[in-house]
Amino acid sequence: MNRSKRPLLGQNQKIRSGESLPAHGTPSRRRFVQDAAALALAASPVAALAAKSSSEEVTFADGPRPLVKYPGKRPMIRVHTRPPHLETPFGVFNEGPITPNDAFFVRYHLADFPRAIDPATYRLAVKGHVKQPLELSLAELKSMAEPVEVVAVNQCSGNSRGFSSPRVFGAQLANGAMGNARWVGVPLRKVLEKAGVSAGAKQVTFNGLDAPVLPATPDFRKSLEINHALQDEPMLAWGMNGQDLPFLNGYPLRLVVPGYFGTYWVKHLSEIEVLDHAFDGHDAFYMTKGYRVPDNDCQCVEPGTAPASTRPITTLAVRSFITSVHNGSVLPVGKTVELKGIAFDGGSGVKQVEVSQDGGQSWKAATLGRDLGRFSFREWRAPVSFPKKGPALLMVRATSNKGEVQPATASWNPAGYRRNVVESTSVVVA
Ligand SMILES: Nc1nc2c(c(=O)[nH]1)N[C@H]1C(S)=C(S)[C@@H](COP(=O)(O)O)O[C@H]1N2
Ligand SMILES: [Mo]
Repeated sequence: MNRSKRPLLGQNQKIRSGESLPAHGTPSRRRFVQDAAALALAASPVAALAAKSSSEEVTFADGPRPLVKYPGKRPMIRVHTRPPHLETPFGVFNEGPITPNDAFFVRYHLADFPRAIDPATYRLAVKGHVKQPLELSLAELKSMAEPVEVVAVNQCSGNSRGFSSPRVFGAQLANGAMGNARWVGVPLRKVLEKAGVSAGAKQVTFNGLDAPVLPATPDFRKSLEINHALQDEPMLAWGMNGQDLPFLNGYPLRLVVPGYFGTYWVKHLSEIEVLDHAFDGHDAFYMTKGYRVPDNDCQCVEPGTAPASTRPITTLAVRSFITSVHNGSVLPVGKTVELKGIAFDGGSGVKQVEVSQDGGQSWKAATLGRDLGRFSFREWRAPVSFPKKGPALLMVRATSNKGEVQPATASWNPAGYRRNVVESTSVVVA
């Protein structure tokens, strides 16, 4: 794919993205100017090199992405620093189906994020349309019910946004804004039952300890429909892969919504409010203005156009990646090489993974690895061998248990959300 020819979305095009707020430290105007300059540069042959899709080497139009070190994290790809926005180096996904805590990606929206939280004085407030408002300590939460455990993928809605064509505003993410972990906590339902949801409840809102610096900037709050909140899956988690949540991933408590995009997984959770109406107003920004997709089946529009209407983004789309080789890898001619990777969907589970070694002309089934649950990454393996030398295009395609298949061509929406096109990796056989 020739990225140097990608047109830039018109400057006065209407964008519905929660990620282009001035609060993110990257005013969209400045980004536009940077993009325009970089696009001019991209007319050079260097652009072909810059379009690589293996994470660490990905260079988007706004420049290369250095690794940075934060407390509790190994070197991570820097997207922003204020507040921290870090991507997982893609090679981590080849280490196994569980993403280690010190390599798990980090996303914040608001500059005033907590630097330290005392677990002894921490309280979770449960209020609103309930019979008994609560102030719960960590100890009370941990002893309220038998802890539950789920292995689930947390993926940012904008994961892979940087590959959108035409380009879109927002953080130019490669494929590292996702991760899979074993979460331990208490079902949200148990907490709501303890407070006693009053008749006529419609939605439940979630707020964390981070806050905007300026009053004009909306707070980061999310909401779930009451019916969803009372199901088995949504959980208040304190444990991640056998340890406390890493600070930057929401210590001491976060909402985990298996199957739903990371935007709902509110970190440093401090307040749950039950509403008898739909969440609205200034602080409903990330539900009513940001994190919305076109309100149609494909959640997409003609590239470069604005949707007639939108709805909140919800579940993950089926995806798969090759993790054992990257663009530019050299594979031996005439020898069997085992390809390896991961696949996942929004909760029906992975039914099948197929690989192609001829750019999508023919496909063969991969062998699926251990099943860690329907919300988890599923590892897969497939042997390939190449009879002759030269360039080869590898592809991987997943099908979910509910029959969703990754598309051969990428669909488009103005925020670059929910990308799930079949991934290609170009290798050299030598
Ligand atoms: N308190 C708080 N929670 C938050 C956010 C935030 O800005 N503040 N961002 C959300 C978004 S958009 C994503 S993708 C996930 C990322 O989770 P992680 O930082 O643990 O990877 O956190 C979600 N929870
Ligand atoms: Mo996100």
